[in-house]
Amino acid sequence: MQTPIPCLFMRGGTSRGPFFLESDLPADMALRDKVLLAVMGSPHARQIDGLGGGHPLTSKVGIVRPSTTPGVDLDFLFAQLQPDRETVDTTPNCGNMLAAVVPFALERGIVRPQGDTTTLRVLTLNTDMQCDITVRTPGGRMEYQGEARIDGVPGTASPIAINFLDTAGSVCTGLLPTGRTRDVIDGLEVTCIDNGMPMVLFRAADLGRTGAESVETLNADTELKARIETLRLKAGHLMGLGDVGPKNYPKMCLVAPPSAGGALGTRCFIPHVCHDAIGVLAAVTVATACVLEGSVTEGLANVPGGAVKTIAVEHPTGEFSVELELDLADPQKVVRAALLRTARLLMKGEVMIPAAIWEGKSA
Ligand code: NQM
Repeated sequence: MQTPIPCLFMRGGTSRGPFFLESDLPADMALRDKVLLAVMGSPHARQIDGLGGGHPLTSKVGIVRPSTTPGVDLDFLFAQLQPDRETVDTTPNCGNMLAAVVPFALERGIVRPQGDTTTLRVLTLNTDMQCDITVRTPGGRMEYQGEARIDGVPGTASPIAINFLDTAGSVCTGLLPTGRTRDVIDGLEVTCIDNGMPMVLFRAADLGRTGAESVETLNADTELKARIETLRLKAGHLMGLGDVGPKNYPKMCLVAPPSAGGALGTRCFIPHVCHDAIGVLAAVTVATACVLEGSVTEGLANVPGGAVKTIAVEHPTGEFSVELELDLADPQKVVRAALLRTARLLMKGEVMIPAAIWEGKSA
């Protein structure tokens, strides 16, 4: 016997995963997590018995509901699973999966299109973060085709604009959780920062790397990965996050001078494998470090002038442009971050899970 659960399978930015209405999943959180593990086929390196794609970027789940918060249209809960671990982590954000939230809600009919474009306010429950998301809805339907191109995804699609209202200190207590723009851990200069994603930034050159290595080279670099994990565990305590051993953050980012006309070169570990591109809020956080005096990006980053600036964060498959608006009175303070994503509905139907795990709502 199997239990069917209504599900839309969606690409959000450079990530992919099943999306659910909260009301279609068990209310009990422990049971919900068991259901999500069964949906994805975790823990198993290839997730052969589920929908997961054998990589952290394809082991993500979105859960959506109409919001009851005044001024907010939708609540979004992101769950990070892992191929080979039995964990369901709802602590960090995912700005890529976030891009699919409004298309999902329109498809499921829990919100109404507003005209040629639809702008909705979304609250990410993981870190209590709000943003405005604009999608194209000509003729009252979600439009997926378009001319927008994001690096890491083939082809073009309809643009989805995300405007983050307040991202500083998402999981950490503030933007600079150690109170400094630069710390030294094990003799290595680092910047511990959280503008939507807890991250540790360090210069690739300080570890004898260029920061231009391929993802394959970095994933095979066991010496570097061991060094980064030791650093991550120590940084976790310094950032007030406790033992981050089983957690998916902080993300660890090698920074280097730009090599393709952007602001900064990056190679981001999320946290155990190297990202093929860079996470959305990871890009916002790295861009923010670029405007902070004294961060490890100083002397490497090429930052344009003005209170509103576009910072192109280079990554292994291209670049990620983040528009930052700085506080005129305090140019060290970012008041708004905006960026472009795309998303696409890939499949709609029911995902089947063994009834031994959950017998469903009506049982
Ligand atoms: O930083 C990967 C992704 C992410 C997260 C990760 C993300 C973000 O690319 O907001 O999007 O860092 O695990 O989906």
